[in-house]
Amino acid sequence: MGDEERLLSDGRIGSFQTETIDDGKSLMPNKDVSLKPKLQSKPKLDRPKLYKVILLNDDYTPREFVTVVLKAVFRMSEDAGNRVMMTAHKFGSAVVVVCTRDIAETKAKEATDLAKEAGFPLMFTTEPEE
Ligand code: TYC
Repeated sequence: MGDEERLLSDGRIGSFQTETIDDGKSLMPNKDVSLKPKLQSKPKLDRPKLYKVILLNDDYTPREFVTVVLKAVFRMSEDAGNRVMMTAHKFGSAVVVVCTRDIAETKAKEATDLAKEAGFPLMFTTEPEE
């Protein structure tokens, strides 16, 4: 903020204060505000790559146990868990969830480990989304 004297159109001297913030309403040009386009724009953050957690079918893990794991690790409802389990059972695999790589890998390991502790070969893998 600074003071400035200017000759007005009717011959009087006017005293002005220069503003640092241009509200767009002032008729006075604001020297502190650049009207030049920014040469360096804010770098936009790329959205993170997404990964699928895949449930694999096997011949040994009981259906009910698969649903229990889906509910416990992926916070699925009984209904959603059963549907995903039956998809893997019928087609060989099913997408459980799509999320960031870190979360996908952590969840897949957690679910696979839970099954292993219970003595079942149930497997969850991850793969990048196209
Ligand atoms: N196929 C298993 C059975 O018949 C059940 C099962 C379903 C196992 C889905 C794994 O991802 C799976 N007992």
